[in-house]
Amino acid sequence: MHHLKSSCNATVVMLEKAEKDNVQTVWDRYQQQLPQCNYGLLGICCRNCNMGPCRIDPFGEGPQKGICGANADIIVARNLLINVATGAAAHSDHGRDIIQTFQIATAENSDYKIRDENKLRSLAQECGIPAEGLPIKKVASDLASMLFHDFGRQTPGGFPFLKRLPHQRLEIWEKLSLTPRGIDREIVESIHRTHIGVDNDPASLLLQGIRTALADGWAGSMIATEISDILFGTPMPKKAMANLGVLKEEMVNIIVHGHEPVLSEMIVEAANDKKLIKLALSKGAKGINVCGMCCTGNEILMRHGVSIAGNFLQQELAIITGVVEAMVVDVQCIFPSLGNLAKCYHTKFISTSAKAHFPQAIHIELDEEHAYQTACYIVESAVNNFTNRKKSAVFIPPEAMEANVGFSVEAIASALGGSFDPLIEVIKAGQIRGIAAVVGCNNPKVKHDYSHIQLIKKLIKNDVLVVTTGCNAIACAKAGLLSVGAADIAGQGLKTVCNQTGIPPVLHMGSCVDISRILSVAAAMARALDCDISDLPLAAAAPEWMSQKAVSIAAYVLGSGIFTVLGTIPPVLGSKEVTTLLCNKIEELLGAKLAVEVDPDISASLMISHIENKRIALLGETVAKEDSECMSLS
Ligand code: SF4
Ligand code: MSK
Repeated sequence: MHHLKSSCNATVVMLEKAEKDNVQTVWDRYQQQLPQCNYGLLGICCRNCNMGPCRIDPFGEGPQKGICGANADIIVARNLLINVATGAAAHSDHGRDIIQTFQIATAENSDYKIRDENKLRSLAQECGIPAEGLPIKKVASDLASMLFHDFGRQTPGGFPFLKRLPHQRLEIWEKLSLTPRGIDREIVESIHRTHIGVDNDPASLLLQGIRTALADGWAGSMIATEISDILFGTPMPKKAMANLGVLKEEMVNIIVHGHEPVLSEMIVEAANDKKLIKLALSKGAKGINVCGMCCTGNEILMRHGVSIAGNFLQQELAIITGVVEAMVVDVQCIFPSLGNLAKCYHTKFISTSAKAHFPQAIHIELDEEHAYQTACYIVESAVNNFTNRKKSAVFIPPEAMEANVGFSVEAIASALGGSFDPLIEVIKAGQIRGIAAVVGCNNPKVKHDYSHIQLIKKLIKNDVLVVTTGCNAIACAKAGLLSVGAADIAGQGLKTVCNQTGIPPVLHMGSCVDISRILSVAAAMARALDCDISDLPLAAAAPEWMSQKAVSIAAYVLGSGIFTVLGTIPPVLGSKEVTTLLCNKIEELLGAKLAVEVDPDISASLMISHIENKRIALLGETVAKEDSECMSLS
């Protein structure tokens, strides 16, 4: 039965162990929730005020309006806007925290260093901050102050990264009043609009959702990415290992999980501290093994080649191996179940963010002024926990796959010889048909990793270069799709390009906030071709998405002009108006629309045919290349 839950063998085997150990996982709790509430699935319940809760009868027999008079269209649109605002807030607050760390790095004797001075100077220049001849700490401090302003701006058009966009896209935003003002302003206004009796027009609510999400993509997330690169180093290609088999029985295992790199960077450093290694040896361990999970994992994977133990649905399974001395978490995508589960083994579940507390966690808050000290304390407590392992509970699945990672914008340009021109040329020539961004979470509603992998295999087979982030990237790493050898299953054109350049057909571009890297590449290509982003042969997909951040991502990718396919059904089907707007009418305004398709083969076909149609319009091709598997669908 467990093989129906995941296409990742390590996961299947660990689910068997969970059953044997009599511990619950996310899949068990999902089963317990079935059947899920249909009102919730359709998005037609509202708890926004205390006259409610209200719900709309989808069959038209019962109530068609909430107590205040809101109909299904208003309720669905409001609920969606709340999701966008939450997701945008999570990403952008991450960005704010990174700026704070960046400021701390400018202080004397800070534990944080500025690792990429070149990027600091070029970003300062891009943002109009004087940099030439000035000390880097002065430049960093000025840049930090400027980026802080992006949160509180009151008028549209001030974000420095908007200069990356082609003028065609900026004109669309201006015409529709979609150019974001401040990050915080858009999020607050979204929440305001969803208060009872404020914005009750579905189209107006959705457009505010797009504007809020654009503030996330083109400011909050982009700030997080760019400043993390300056602080911790811009990722460059390297090899690393992925899946639960990266845990080591003879070593002290520490997993860092969540999203922000601020503590995990220090944990990686502390794990190399001679005194702590000596302590580990004295406990009978052969050393200290730090591994990542989810996007905190992606951050240190991309920058340091630190092994990644798994993606979102594997967080509990890591503890169930019985060899994790400490599961150290920061923010986002962390199950509240981990504290209770950790008690069944010997694992210390350590929360570290002032914003994220969990039941039964040991809270060791990150003190950024003394970050290395905090990290050493955490590593030391993990080492001291090594001797508490229950030998009978230990089982590590053998799966660990080698992956090529570290494809930042700078790394891709450098692999191509210094610019994106060669990529544009092979796209024009048709060797590569287009680019697909495939990103996002896992969701127990669908078979773990299955849609991620199926979708991508079909895309690369059809000569579509794939860029990936988040849990999708981890799924690809585990399945061997991030290796140069994966080009063997690509179409002839893509395979040739991969062999010539030494890049894999699927490029790991980082964590969830690093989707901003994909936006930057798309914008640079559009500018080079003097067209709008929506004119490019690009498509996006989130095959197994689940988080509110994914809703914000879908909204900003759409708002940036990129056709996007969602592989799990968003709670909008209760409103015909909202569904039609998102999946159809919005294209007239934005040049892009959403599609919802749970079958990954059909999703891939939708993306391929979109890419082929864009080629016809942009490059004047007369006939679209036939999707190599389309025939099997008819
Ligand atoms: Fe019901 Fe309207 Fe209150 Fe929502 S805002 S709970 S629909 S009365
Ligand atoms: S961690 S947001 S489950 S991709 Fe970024 Fe994965 Fe989705 Fe969290």
